[in-house]
Amino acid sequence: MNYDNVKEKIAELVHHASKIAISSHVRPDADCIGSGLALYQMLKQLGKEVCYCITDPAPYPLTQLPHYDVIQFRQVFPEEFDLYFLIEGATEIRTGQKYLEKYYTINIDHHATSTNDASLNWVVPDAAAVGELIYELGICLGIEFTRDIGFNLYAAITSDTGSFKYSNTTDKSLWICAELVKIGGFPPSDVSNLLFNSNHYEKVQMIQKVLATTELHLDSRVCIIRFERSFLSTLDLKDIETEDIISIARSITGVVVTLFFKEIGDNHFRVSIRSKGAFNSQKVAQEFNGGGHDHAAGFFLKGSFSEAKEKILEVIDRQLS
Ligand SMILES: [Mn+2]
Repeated sequence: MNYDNVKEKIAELVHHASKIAISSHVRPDADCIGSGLALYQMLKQLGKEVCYCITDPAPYPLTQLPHYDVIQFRQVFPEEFDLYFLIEGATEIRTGQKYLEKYYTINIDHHATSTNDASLNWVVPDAAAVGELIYELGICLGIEFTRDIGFNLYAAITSDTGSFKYSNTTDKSLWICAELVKIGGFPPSDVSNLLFNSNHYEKVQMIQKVLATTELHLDSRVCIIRFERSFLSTLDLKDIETEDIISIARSITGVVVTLFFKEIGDNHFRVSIRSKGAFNSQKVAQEFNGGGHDHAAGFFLKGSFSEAKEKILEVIDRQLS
């Protein structure tokens, strides 16, 4: 089945369904939440009974996206649904949702590492954001693109493309966003202000602490920054969006690979990896059972910070040389 056929098949299934569930991945980002909320609104517009259920609350400022309050934080099972959309995550580990196999599931994703575990899988690694795919599905469904649908999809795409600065940005990303602005009638700066100019003072203090940990390795081609749990005891922060801190580190001239270590437990880290040019982040992540895209990936690692760092630098050095 080619991509277009899958899209049409999904639209047909939607038209025949009456009760539809949506879920998206744990540790939510603007792409999955914006896409989930847009899909929710599209399905409501078609008169469907819809439930959007996730397991982790999104960090501020994603909680300010239009209609964020429709999201429920619970398991979908055992409630019955005709269709169940999984956005950027089709497994129990990715979604935190149990008994996915009891449903007719539709996986919509743009991660090349996405599993094809759902009943129907629409995975397009060339899409910069899953928001682009939800836009295409909306066209197929014949829905009206309201201001709020446009706002949420624009937020999804602008976030995953780093405000159209990352190498995944295509003419299609820009074209879709132009359409959303034209039809939705919102200024793009409203989305940027919400996503990128809404920092609390505590977050700026946190950025200061994280940047103070900056280290350069392997002839200054690798930059490492880290978030320690002890930072939280001095700052009044809950879970926060950290993508912008990584982008400061990755902006250093000559840096090809950026690693962000987030301490999540004793000797336990979540590592985010970002890269430029030919360096493939996903290949590094896969060595540690993680996944992602060519230039953005992530994985979990146990051990002390110095042990973990050494192991990863060894893998990176192999690819660099
Ligand atoms: Mn995404």
